Amino acid sequence: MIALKRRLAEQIPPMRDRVKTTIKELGDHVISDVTIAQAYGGMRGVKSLVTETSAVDPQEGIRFRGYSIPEIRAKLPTAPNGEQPLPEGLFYLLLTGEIPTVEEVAEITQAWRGAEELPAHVATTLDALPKDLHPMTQLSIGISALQHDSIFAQRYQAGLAKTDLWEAMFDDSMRLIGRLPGVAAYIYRRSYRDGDHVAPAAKELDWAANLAHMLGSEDEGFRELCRLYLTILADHEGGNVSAHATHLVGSALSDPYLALSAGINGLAGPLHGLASQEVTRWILEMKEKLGGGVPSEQQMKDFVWETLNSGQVVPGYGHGVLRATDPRYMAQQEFAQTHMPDDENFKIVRMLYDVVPAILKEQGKAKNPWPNVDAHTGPLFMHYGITEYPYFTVLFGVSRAIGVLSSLIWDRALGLPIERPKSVTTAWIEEQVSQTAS
Ligand code: CMX
Repeated sequence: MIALKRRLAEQIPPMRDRVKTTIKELGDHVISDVTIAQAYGGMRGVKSLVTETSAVDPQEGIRFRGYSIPEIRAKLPTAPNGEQPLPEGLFYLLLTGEIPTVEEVAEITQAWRGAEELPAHVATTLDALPKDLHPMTQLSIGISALQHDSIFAQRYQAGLAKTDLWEAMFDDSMRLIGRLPGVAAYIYRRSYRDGDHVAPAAKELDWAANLAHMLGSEDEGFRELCRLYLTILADHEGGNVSAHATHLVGSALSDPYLALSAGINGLAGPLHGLASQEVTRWILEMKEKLGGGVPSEQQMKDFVWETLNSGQVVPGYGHGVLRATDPRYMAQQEFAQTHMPDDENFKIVRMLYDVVPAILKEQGKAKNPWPNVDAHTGPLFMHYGITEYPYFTVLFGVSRAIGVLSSLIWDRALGLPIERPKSVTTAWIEEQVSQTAS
């Protein structure tokens, strides 16, 4: 058993007791009221989920088990000659709340890389799809096809006790995360490189760098970008669409393949993860319209207003929780500043940062005029030759799997029940209000 699983097995019993005591002693304590506006308005701000792995502060942004992005960049193990954190280390941190050692991270790399071979039927399934089927749809289908080998589903059928479900969830999640780079690279190479697939690298290479390799790049800068990107996008507390969808589907004791593909389908929406595609499409449209190159500030302002006046959103700006610049955006900006300061698309993204917030404030609708995580992805990937922007959200999905599967393991460890909130009708609401008024 690897150190991570052993550590989890130690942590689960006291955490179960802690949650049981919390429910028993504090169960009637009110932590959130729900207004009619919130019931219609996407439940924004309603505290009705418990997620241990991370938390988002509106001003400060994400903390993974209490650690900010600068802190995880300083503390998590890196590749031998690298500076960026390894996603394997974040997985350990999300699951246990502890910073792993280099050896503990190496064990996870070994386990993930050991599971990477793509089952033949998954390749056949993907090959049957149109090459221009959106890469996120292909990813969702690829993950669903992997479900054939679900340990959780098999052991549940065989009569696994509720208290042991987390173990099967852990084993499945390790294998699923191990296989994701293979699925993601397969989709990229079949859709954009005529099916000229790249075999996995030697097993010493870490999980993110091997994904970079299978995409077709041997650039050390791209490896570092993959390590950073796949780490910082992994988790963003429990209420975002991909995390919430995975948690919800998992609550029916669906296995992690079924739960994650639901989350991936949510990530594929333009108001969530697809925004990284939309930002790039929008920037390229702006460049084409304005004759190429870096536009002037006035041209950019006019283009932003045009977007807003035609009833569209400015992609990459705004957020459901954040009310300041996303630290995940800042981490990507810092990377770009170091690795590609003269890149034209980076300069445009940098200029947008100076232009868009003032316009969104003037328009007065968006509660958060600042950039989110997706505003910066495009220039980074394009710089390293991944120019096919509909693909970007697949890489977001590979990262997000780490966070949502960590939470799913804890959901089963704590025995959380099937999720089933109560819905009401407009007539019911009107009746309640008229009764209160009379
Ligand atoms: N451009 C234009 N209008 C925006 C806007 C933006 N970037 N962000 C918010 N608004 C508008 C909303 O559409 C809404 O308008 P209506 O009242 O006409 O419906 C109004 O401002 C209030 O919205 P809000 O409360 O500020 O934002 P929400 O919590 O409802 O939505 C989000 C959050 C992210 C969907 C929204 O800001 C948006 O659409 N942004 C652009 C898409 C994007 O970048 N999504 C990626 C988010 C990060 C991620 O999940 O990956």
